[in-house]
Formats: sequence, C-alpha cells, structure tokens
Amino acid sequence: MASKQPDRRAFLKRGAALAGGLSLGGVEPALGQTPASDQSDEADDYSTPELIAYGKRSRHVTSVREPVNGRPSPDEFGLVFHIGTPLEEQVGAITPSSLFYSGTTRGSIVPEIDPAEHRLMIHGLVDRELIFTMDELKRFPSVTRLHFIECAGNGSSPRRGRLIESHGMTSCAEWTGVLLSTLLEEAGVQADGTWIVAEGVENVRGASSLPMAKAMDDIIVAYAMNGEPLRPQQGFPLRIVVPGFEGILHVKWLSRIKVVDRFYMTYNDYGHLRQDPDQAALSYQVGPKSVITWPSGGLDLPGAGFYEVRGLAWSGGGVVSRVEVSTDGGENWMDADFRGTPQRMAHTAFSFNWTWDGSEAMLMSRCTDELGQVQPTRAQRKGGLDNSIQPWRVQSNGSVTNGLA
Ligand SMILES: Nc1nc2c(c(=O)[nH]1)N[C@H]1C(S)=C(S)[C@@H](COP(=O)(O)O)O[C@H]1N2
Ligand SMILES: [Mo]
Repeated sequence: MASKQPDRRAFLKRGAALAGGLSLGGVEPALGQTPASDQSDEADDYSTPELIAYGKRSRHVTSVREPVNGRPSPDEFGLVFHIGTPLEEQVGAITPSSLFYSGTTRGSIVPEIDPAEHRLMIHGLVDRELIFTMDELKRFPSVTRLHFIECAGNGSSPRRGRLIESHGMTSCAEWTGVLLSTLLEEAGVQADGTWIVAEGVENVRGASSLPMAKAMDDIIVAYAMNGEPLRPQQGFPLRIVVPGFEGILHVKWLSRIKVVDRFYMTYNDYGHLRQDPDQAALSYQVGPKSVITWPSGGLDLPGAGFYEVRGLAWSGGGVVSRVEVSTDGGENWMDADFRGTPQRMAHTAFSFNWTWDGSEAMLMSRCTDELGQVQPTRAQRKGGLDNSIQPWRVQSNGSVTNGLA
C-alpha cells in the first residue's frame, strides 16, 4: 500500500515552484478580536527591562485564537465561552500556551486565584481527609507528560469551512504535576470508593464524575504546562488532566476531589456524558483521530508543485501507530511520516510529501492507534466525540475548501 514519497533531491529540483512564496487566506482575526501583536511600523525594542525580563513574540507573527461554536467570547456580560486554536499555523506537536484552546462549560469569568491561598481537598470515602497547599503538592513525586485535550464540541460539518471551526478545540501541551493515584493512596480509598467527583472553584459548573479505575491509572493533578505554571485560562493554579478523555472532564481551577460510590450527575454531566459505569471509560475516550492542518479550509495554494502536507493525529486509546494520507478522496492511501516520537494520548505531528499536479484533489488523513482502532469516515462513525475523517478539497485554482460541503 505504501507508495514511495518524492525524495529530497527531487524536491530541491522543484524548489522553483516555491519561489513565489505561499499565500495564506482565511486567517484574519475575527471581528472584534484584537491581534495580540501590534501591527504598527515602529520596530519593537527588545532591550526594555520588561522584555529583557519576560519575552513576547515578534509583531510579525500574528496567529490568534478565535471564539468558536458561533458564540461571541467575551459576550455582552463578559463571560467567556470556548475559543479555538489556529492549528493551521502550528508546527510540531505542542500548542504554544498563549494559543492553547480554552473552554468554559457554561460561560465563565476566568477566576483569579492566589496560589498561596489555594487548597485542594480530598475527601469522601477515604481513610484520611486531606487538604493540600500548592507547596505541599509540589513536594510529591511528579510526572511530566505530553497530552492533548479535546472538547466534545469539536467535529466536522459541511458548515464548518475552516480548520479552527471543525478542529480548533483541541490542543496539546507538556503537563507537569502529581499523579492523582499518589494523592489517593495518601488518603486511602475505601473499598466502596468506585468513582470520584472533581470540582473547580466555580463549583457546580466545573464538576465532573470519573471512574476510579481512570483516577488510579493516569490522571495528573497538574500545576504546570509547557515548562511554566498553568495559564489562568487553563486552570491556574491547579487542574486535572485526564489523558485521552473528553475535554469537559479535565476540571480546571481544581479545589476538591470527593471519592464516592457511584456516578454523580453534575451540571456538566447532565445530558452530555454517559453514566453507565461499564460504558463510561470507553465512551469518555476520544477515538483515533487525525486532521490535515495544512493545507486546510480557507487557505490557498499558489500553484502546482511540491507541498509538505502537514497534520496532527491523536487517540484516547494510546499511541498513534500509523497515519495514512489520501489525495484522491480515499481511493488510495499512503503512509505519512511522523514528526517526532508519538506519545500516549498526545498530538502526533505528521507530514506527507505531495507534488500537486494542479488538478482538483481531495486530501484526507486516517489514524490508526496502538489498539488497532482505525479512524472512521463520516458515514462509519458511531456516537461520542466526532473523530471522523475530514476531507479538504483542493480546487484547480488552488483554493482549499471543506470536502464535506
Ligand atoms: N472548572 C472548570 N473546568 C473546566 C471547564 C469549566 O468550565 N470549569 N470547562 C471544561 C471544558 S468544556 C473543556 S473542553 C476543557 C478545556 O480545557 P482548556 O480550557 O485548558 O483547553 O476544560 C474543562 N474544564
Ligand atoms: Mo468543552
């Protein structure tokens, strides 16, 4: 099945095709969104005490997050809802912290928390109720792992023409914290403790029920992200990261974990998640998924010639073991190359060397994970978070559109 990709020398001979440079459309900030960098002609002075002490990106780099789900953020009351990350500009597996997507379940104002005052309580069906300060948590043995988070609202649709609309609510970071199992062992879980309810400082909105098996396996009580303390929008000073499970379960601004003996219906879970304990673990888990991030809907290719098609693949089932790419709408599939080493429940960057002949093409990617699960087509997909294959149509004039439309 695997066909040979163009080699490096062939690519260099075709380099002329790239000389004109690539023009990207569709990445204008949405109305009402101010780009983080200023666009004035005046050069930035990087020798100011502020920028010596703490840097910022070049004003020539302008990618920004955008509200998604058709909901303004902030809204007229100052509440923020889900904002998506511009994945088409990402290189590699890690999402920069400033561009990490951000989700609040029912709209929220990001809470201002003083870490010196913050406490995590573990209680319920435990031998010892425990209350930790941030400093105490940081004394425990820590883990540092790459994991994606994805909101269940992410999904392909003919109406979602751009990548940020269909896939912008997933990001990947390197998280550091204490395994929840370490803390639960400290507290001593009683025999009937089969579920946990994790809660953020905004109480009912941030609460989620999780099965004990997952809590004892790989949930991280995280205080750091990409080498620095969590960003406030990501849950500063403390959150849980639930590897491979739907985003809503990754409770931010974490203040309480209660060990309980059954699934508890929370404001979050109501009407959204499955509560059958036998089904829960699997149905919370994001299926094998991938998407071509470049080129993607709304972008323009300047003409026929060589392109490195790039994308991301991930699975709640573990390590991504294979990514295939099709340029003809799924008739033929060829293996893509991994960029970096695939990690468990983490975005894996892939690329595929493609020489476009200038005729209409349909780009698709398909992920297989270590469990042998294969990413479904839109017609094959079952329920849960939409992990179906996203087709991008490359028209002969170079414009890229949603292949479902
Ligand atoms: N406390 C709290 N945790 C929360 C939420 C929330 O509103 N409050 N939103 C959830 C949702 S819906 C998602 S998709 C993820 C998003 O995580 P992120 O903002 O770090 O991307 O956080 C989850 N954790
Ligand atoms: Mo979400």
